[in-house]
Order: sequence, then C-alpha cells, then structure tokens
Amino acid sequence: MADLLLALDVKGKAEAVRVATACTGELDAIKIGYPLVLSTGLEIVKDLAKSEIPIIADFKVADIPNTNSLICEEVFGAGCAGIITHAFCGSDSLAACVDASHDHGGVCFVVCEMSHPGALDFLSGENAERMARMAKAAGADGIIAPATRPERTATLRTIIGSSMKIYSPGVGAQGAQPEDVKKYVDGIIVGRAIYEAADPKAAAHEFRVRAR
Ligand code: O7M
Repeated sequence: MADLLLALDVKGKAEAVRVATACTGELDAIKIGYPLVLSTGLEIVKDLAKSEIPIIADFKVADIPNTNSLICEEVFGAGCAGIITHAFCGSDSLAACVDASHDHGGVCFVVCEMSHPGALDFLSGENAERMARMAKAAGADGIIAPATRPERTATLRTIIGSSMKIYSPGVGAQGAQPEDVKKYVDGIIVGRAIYEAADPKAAAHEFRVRAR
C-alpha cells in the first residue's frame, strides 16, 4: 500500500492552485520543484498549504554543506515539510541536508537511482547502492528510487531496510504502473498523468486506488 504524491510541475500560481484544489482529498503529499517555484517564488508553499497535506520541496540539493544548510533554512522557513537532496556531493553535504531538515522539524529524502533512461550513465547500479547506504548512515528519512525499474527499487529496499521510506517516480507518463512498485515503496510520485488529465481529481483517485 503506497501513498500518492503529486509532482506539481505546472507553471504559475493559478494553474498550481487549480490542480491542487481539484485533487483535494485524493493526495497524500504535493511535491514542488523548479518549474513551479521558479515561476511563482516560494510563496506558493503558503498558497498550497490550504490543501492541508505536506509540501515536499524537490530541489535535488547538490552543493557544499554550508550551501545545503542555507537552502534547507529557506525551504523549511517557507513552510515545507520535506526536502529532496542528491547524495553524490558526498557524505558531508548529505549530512548537512539531513541535519538541517531535522533541526527544522522536517524530513529529508535522498535521490539514489533515477527513473529516466540516462540514469543508467551514473545514477544507477553500484553508485545508487552506495548512495542508499550513505543515506541510511546519514539518518535520512527515505530515498527516491525508480518505478521504471522495480527490480532496482527492490534491491535498494533490501539495502535501506524497512525503517526508511521509498518514494518512487516514473508512474504514468514515464510508463510505469502503480502495481509495478507498490509492494516495495511507501509512495508513488505522479506528475503529468494527473496535472495534464482532463479530470485531475479522477486521475488522482484512480492512481490512489491502484497504489493501495
Ligand atoms: O510523472 P511525471 O513523469 O510527469 O513526473 C515525475 C516527477 O518525478 C517529476 O517531478 C520529476 O522531476 C520527478 N522525478 C523523476 O521523474 N525521476 C526521478 O528519478 C526522480 C524524480 C524525483 O522526484 O526526484 C526527487
């Protein structure tokens, strides 16, 4: 049984609020990232807070420890409940993000293996497994692993164990189905298949039911 996270990669406040409002009651969290925040500013977090579900900032943080901490301050200061970081900058950068998240009462998720074909160049295989071990050692709350490669997500689950969560993108527009990964993960991340749907609420409802 997996939660449903909406990847709200739309542009502008009006469209973001339209989709979020339409999906009221069908989502467990909303993931925002560069497409939306660069078009609206972080004030969008307050606008989306009316949906009363956690807002997770997918900034795929990847910098030196001090800069990572400063990014976390802004994200949690704006009202986000969680942040998503990369791990490839190393254990000190990752620790800064995890620790700053926890200092602000938030959660930190770590990208380990990505869902797109190009992930096979770097963000997969042994590299992903090393990053999963690093995420666990850092005390992260969870990892990101691909619905498009469920067998890899299953492998990463064996590395992190059951005390950490896995959120999994790739369902819908990238071709994966909720049934492919729901037994390995705590949440599926769905973007275009919901926010581009003629009826986003109905689409969200169907994904939520199929993820259960
Ligand atoms: O369902 P989509 O394909 O329209 O959107 C998927 C969302 O998940 C989109 O916000 C991507 O940036 C994100 N994502 C991936 O698609 N693949 C990954 O490997 C990782 C992410 C992600 O959310 O990383 C935190």
